[in-house]
Amino acid sequence: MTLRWFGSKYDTVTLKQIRQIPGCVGVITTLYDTKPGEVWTREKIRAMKEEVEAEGLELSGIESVNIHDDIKIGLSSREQYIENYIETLENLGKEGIDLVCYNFMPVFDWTRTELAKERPDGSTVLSYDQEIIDKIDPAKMFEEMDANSNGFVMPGWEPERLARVKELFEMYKNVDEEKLFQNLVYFLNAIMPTCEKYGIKMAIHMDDPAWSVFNLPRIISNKENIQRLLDEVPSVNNGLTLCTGSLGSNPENDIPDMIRRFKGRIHFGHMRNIIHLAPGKFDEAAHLSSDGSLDMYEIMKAFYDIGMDGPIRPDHGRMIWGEKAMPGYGLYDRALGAAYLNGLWEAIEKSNK
Ligand code: DNO
Repeated sequence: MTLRWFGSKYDTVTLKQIRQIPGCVGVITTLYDTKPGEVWTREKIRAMKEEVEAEGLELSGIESVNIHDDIKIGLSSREQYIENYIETLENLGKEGIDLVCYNFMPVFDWTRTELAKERPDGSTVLSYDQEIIDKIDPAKMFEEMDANSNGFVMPGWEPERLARVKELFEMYKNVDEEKLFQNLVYFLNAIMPTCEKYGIKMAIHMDDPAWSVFNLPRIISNKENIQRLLDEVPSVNNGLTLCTGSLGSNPENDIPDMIRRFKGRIHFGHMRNIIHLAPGKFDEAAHLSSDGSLDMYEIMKAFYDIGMDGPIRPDHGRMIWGEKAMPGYGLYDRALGAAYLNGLWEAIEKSNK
């Protein structure tokens, strides 16, 4: 069990607090002052690792080493950015880090239409409504995310992206799903020898939500397209961040079934529950199964059955008890989520003995 941590400069949650969550042994973090395409130095990686270890936690993985848009678009300049990525991987490998989460979503990372929707119990959650997206200009979307994020810069919604949103849409205009898929395969084939040499597991994050947003191509969203990626680059180092909230946005995704099918290739788990309200419309929920539409017991059981040994983390939590933090990433509800997920795991483990 791990928790995502945004570093001492940006996070309201401290390593000391994280360490007090029962069963939480590590954090998932990244170098926040780097930009996609930049080489991470060993010194910076080591400093990050030492900071975490000094508090009695382990650095369980990186989320994310972001991919430069030129790689996703397939421009000739991608060669340089791939070289830089490889150098970063080498430096991570030399510092003993073996898990890298990333995504291959164009322009936007995850998308929501509301960051603090109030639920009947007074807690607030992130929510998504396709009808709103269909009426909104993508640049406006960026401004709204920014204005409602309690002053936090959220991952994937950095202001420098806002400044380029129109330009980015223009750049992606000839990139359809097939092209994006081929660009991903090209990138993975280029980095796999390095990943194999250092034992680094690449774990692609699911598209969130699990369908096309603003007509941008999305390729990691269901059983078929994920299987295709795993088959196309069969190295075990080409694996997944199985994100239940992202896949679960589409009720047709049978998550326990997908977990079983992708056995051996899931390197990292993001555990989150959501409530389906209508097609294309959902709210996030507490982790407890009965609070949402996903069966977290069945999901944890599937992880247990496949012998999942990579880190998992509670994903987005509700904002509760007056906490002021980055939407989705407060301490309280994620800690409740971790305790609950650990409880499920213990029960499943003992009933299987
Ligand atoms: C959202 C996160 C994503 C995730 C990236 C991985 O809360 O799960 O931003 O970190 O897609 O690169």
